[in-house]
Amino acid sequence: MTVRDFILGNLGKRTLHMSLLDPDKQSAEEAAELAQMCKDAGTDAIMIGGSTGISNENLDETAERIKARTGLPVIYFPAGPHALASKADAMFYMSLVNSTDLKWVIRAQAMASLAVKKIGIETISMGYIIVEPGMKVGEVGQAEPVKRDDLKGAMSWALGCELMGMSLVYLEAGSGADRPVPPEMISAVKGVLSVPLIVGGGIKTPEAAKAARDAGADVVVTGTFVERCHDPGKLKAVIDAVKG
Ligand code: 1GP
Repeated sequence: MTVRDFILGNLGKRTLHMSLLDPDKQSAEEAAELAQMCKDAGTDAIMIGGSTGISNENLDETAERIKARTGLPVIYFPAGPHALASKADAMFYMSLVNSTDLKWVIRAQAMASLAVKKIGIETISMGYIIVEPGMKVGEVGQAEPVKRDDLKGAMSWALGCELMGMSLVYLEAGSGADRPVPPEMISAVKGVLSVPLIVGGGIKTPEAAKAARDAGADVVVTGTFVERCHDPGKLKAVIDAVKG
């Protein structure tokens, strides 16, 4: 089964939890240990990626170790065309649609396309929308973040992505955000979308995880929390809140 089919197969049935690990923040072996802890707590898939310090080598080693240790799907979440995770099961082929720089909208994707085809990795097209505060990815990606009360703006961006043929839409408040995407924005966007909606950035409590799920997120991503939480009970509480 492809990773895309796995995500689509759960659409409307249950909310998935994905754990995001940054290969630059720990060794591949430590990443595999963390991934196992996430698996034991019920996570559905591991995303790997980070804004700095990413290379083909650390991506591949991390993907291989995680797969060997956990058997979970590993999805590459790229920050640019400079590195490729050939050992991951799939990659999000994403466009940062509300960037002011064409590089992040389509140029990087064009630049990487022939290499991606050559390695033969499954690609899943995704519209990536930055919401305030946006954090580092908002800055580096030169985004004009959607304002937190601009529900119509978020709906327009998301539906535009779907109508352009993107398989998934991701609402991103930014890694380490002090406020996750507002639940009312998630519901508003979900109300106009037919493709799966992914939500991430700043989710670190069972309450925030439940709010995203109740609002209609199909996939909830947690990164900073899973990397910093060394308590399996707390990890399980957040993942349980996503999965219901
Ligand atoms: C970042 O949405 C993800 O791309 C996860 O964010 O690190 O805040 O969980 P956090």
